Amino acid sequence: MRTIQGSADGRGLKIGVVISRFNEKITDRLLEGALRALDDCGVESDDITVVSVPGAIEIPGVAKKLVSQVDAIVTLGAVVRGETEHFTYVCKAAQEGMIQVALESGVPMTFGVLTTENSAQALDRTGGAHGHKGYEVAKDAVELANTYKLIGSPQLGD
Ligand code: INI
Repeated sequence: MRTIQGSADGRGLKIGVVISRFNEKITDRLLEGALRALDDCGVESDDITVVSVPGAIEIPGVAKKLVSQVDAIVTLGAVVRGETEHFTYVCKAAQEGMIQVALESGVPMTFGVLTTENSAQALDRTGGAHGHKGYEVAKDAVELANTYKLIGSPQLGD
């Protein structure tokens, strides 16, 4: 049996962060947490590319342009049901688009797009009662970048 789990060591990794500005009060918090996690993992500031987009729907397209330059991508956004009649459409477009880019490119991507009923729930998940999604998904991206490298390494007989 072999067990593979990437480490949380971000040294030498290049990480892309795609952040949408819609509901900026929340997405600013997501970005702060994500950058803190990358710093905690030892990712060099020069190895981080942050791309800002208007809303969650734009995330997959930009992620697709970025994949060739990074080892993993962190996506951050906030879709709040109370603020849009097309909540389901925005969530679906962002999620399906992202998964498509991740699978087609073979570059790991983590999903930090909050989908909540209201702003209070989103704030709870960005440093409130329910942890910090931005921090978590950035740390996950580092682990996944290392996991993909391990699976592809000759020592493991890929
Ligand atoms: N984009 C979001 O990221 N969150 C939302 O809650 C949201 N709402 O409420 O509509 C939203 N809409 C904008 C959308 O993502 C695109 O930016 C826009 O349609 C332009 O393409």
